[in-house]
Amino acid sequence: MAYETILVETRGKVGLVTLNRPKALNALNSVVMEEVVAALQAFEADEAIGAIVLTGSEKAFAAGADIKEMQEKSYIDMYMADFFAGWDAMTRIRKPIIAAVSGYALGGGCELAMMCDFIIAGDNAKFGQPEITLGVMPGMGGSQRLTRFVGKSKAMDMCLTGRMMDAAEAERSGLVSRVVPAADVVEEAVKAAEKIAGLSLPAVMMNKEAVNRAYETTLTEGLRFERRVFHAMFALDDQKEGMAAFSEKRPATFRNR
Ligand code: CO8
Repeated sequence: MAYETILVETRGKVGLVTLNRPKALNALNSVVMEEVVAALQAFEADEAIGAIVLTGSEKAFAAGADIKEMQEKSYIDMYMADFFAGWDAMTRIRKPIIAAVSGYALGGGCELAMMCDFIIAGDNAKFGQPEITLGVMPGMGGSQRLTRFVGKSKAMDMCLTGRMMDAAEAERSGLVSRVVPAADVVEEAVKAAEKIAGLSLPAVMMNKEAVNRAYETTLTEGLRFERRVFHAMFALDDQKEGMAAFSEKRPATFRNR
């Protein structure tokens, strides 16, 4: 499928989606949303793909939702279109998605990175929720997800002042999992995705589901869910193979079943 605002490629078992609106610093408009979701859904349906990386350019992962697209809209326009609700489809992707963030991840860009399963940042990354400076607020999860990632104090600071967080602060605060040299961010994310894609896909998906459950439920229910899924994994051929390979001191060959 030909896309206008993104580049899509595969690297072995890894699907790579690159935001590609360089003149607008990858600002997210409705076309970007439709295309990213379509590309992720295509990788989800592709049996050859085990993990996905979402990235931008070295200067900007994405500098936010497209201000020019939103500027003249009225309340009723936004409400009737349920503006940007289409991004919710991304959270229904069951294969892992790694955000490789270089440069600016602001507003919707920061929110998009947080919708991925984890973030690997270049040492030049800058995260922020500057919507307050435009007279609005985050609308793609920033007030909720950022608070869960970095806690109330830092989330309030970011949402109320609009200040940016650099890569070191983002790692210290738990927003990103690792910081790597900016020039290597895509390669490092693809390497992590390759590692994941070499494991048992059903086990990977169940791990993702269980960690995400921690955000949605109480500890008691989360622990119950985890134990039930853990027990269920003993129906997988891949569990037999993984444990046999360990005992026989050889690499496991997973068959995703
Ligand atoms: N929207 C549209 N265009 C943008 C955006 C954006 N968010 N960001 C940058 N651009 C454009 C600029 O207008 C400029 O275009 P042009 O050359 O035609 O003037 C081009 O990209 C390059 O940008 P700059 O010249 O500004 O580049 P600088 O290097 O000087 O500055 C910055 C880089 C600091 C990133 C600066 O561009 C900036 O501040 N951008 C806006 C950041 C921002 O406020 N983001 C939040 C947007 S609002 C949002 O994300 C809400 C999300 C929730 C929506 C959900 C609704 C339900």
